[in-house]
Amino acid sequence: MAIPQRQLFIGGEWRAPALGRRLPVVNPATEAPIGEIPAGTAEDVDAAVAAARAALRRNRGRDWARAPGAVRAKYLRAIAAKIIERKSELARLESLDCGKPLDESAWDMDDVAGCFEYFADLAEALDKRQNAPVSLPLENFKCYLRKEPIGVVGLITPWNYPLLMATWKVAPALAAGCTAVLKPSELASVTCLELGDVCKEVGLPSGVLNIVTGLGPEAGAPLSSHPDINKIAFTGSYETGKKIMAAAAPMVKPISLELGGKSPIVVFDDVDIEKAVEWTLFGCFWTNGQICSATSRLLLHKNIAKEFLERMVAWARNIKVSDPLEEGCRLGPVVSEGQYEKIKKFVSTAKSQGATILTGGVRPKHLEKGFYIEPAIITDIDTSMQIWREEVFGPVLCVIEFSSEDEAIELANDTHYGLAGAVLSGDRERCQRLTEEIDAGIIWVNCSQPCFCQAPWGGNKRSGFGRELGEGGIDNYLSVKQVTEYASDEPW
Ligand code: TXE
Repeated sequence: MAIPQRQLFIGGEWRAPALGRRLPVVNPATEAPIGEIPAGTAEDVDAAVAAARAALRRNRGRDWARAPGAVRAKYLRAIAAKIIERKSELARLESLDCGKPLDESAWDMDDVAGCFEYFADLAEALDKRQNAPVSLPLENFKCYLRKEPIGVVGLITPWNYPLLMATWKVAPALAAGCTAVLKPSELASVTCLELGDVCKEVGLPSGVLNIVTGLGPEAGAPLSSHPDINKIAFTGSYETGKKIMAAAAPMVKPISLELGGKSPIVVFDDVDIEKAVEWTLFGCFWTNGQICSATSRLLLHKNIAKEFLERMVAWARNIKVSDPLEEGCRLGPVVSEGQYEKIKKFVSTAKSQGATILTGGVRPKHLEKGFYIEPAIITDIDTSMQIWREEVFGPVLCVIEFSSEDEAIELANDTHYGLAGAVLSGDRERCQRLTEEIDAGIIWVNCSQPCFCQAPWGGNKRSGFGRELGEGGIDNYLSVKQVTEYASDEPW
């Protein structure tokens, strides 16, 4: 077997799933089975939630919620150090499991470690933020604020950045003093299970992080509707996001949702064409377009359209599509057969509706096996077409030309989503205007996709709500308690 065979990680121990079932792990580059992951169900979720609850507040001994932030920070730093120590092994597993080029998986591991470090700093800073005084208009009352962990949290994550997306939730949750149950995507759980091993190696107190792999309806659904979970943080599809919201509603449970997008990149006619082509391709084809913030709708000024498209097509045809473990690979396979079929259907539907496929959208001739799709650039698009409106989550760039700034803004905002947007122009004032006008949680100016754990991340409209990362990222897992004291000997 090419991957370690793990069980569920519950209460600090490896535990076989209650029903004894396992799911196959398929290498998307070869379509060959390379191992299995445990298929957890409601009974396993119950056990994981109970372990997390027990770890949150113990009567004696190691109590995660009441430990000083500085103590929690030590564990988070130890996890970061272990990730770096095991970086090449973890990166290889990530590439085998989800198909991303090995270089990209290695950068992901650096980001994972960086994110644990960042939230370790914020855990320490939390100690200093405790008991902040509030000034009141009456002198005989004193008021201060306690920041307390929300409790046991459920973290449901996707497959495009398997360990990194899990880290975006695990690191701030643990930093805040919450304990957690992580449910990774069934399409890519391997490195998330390895995180369990890392936690064991660094001696993280048992039950602080529990990992239940399995199918969405069988393991994710019981977690999102669990009465003893205090908050759900979710990244995934809009459709599943709605189910999570419905499951949380009867218990008025707080949730945060990051649901992908259909983000625009607006390119004006005053750009350096070579650089703009590079950012545009990077913005859409990085990680095979399987990024929630992929700038997959190109709004291109008509004055430069012909030259821009010619150069883009030439570049796109030059992108090395290969096995992700091969030297120099820039584009691996998409994650699964289901995604492969879905993307091909998007492209064929667009074609049948009159769109022109300038390049790509098909299996590369040199690769007979694996879920590979050549990067596609599509023109002659009508804004009512499915390919323009729905998230493809694959290497597909759609192009519409514009001739005025107002038209570009209108096209950019003509979407139910609002995660990200990019504007490329040599005119700073114009960039500023578009920054204000585009309705999205993230705007990139003269670039696309850079992401730093220091800056908040999240979307508007159907891209969800709440912001992860940044200094406020830890507050997602804290609840504020107001303490007001009558501080006078005088009778009230
Ligand atoms: O997503 P799901 P899928 C989009 C992208 C992609 C599409 C489908 O367009 O093509 O979603 O991908 C868990 N209750 N994004 O099917 O189902 C599931 O097990 C609770 C965008 O993989 O949303 C997994 O852990 N949980 C996105 C997680 O939800 C449930 C990244 C995400 O899977 C559940 C991924 C249920 N009923 C896909 N059903 C982004 N925003 O980056 C499933 N899950």
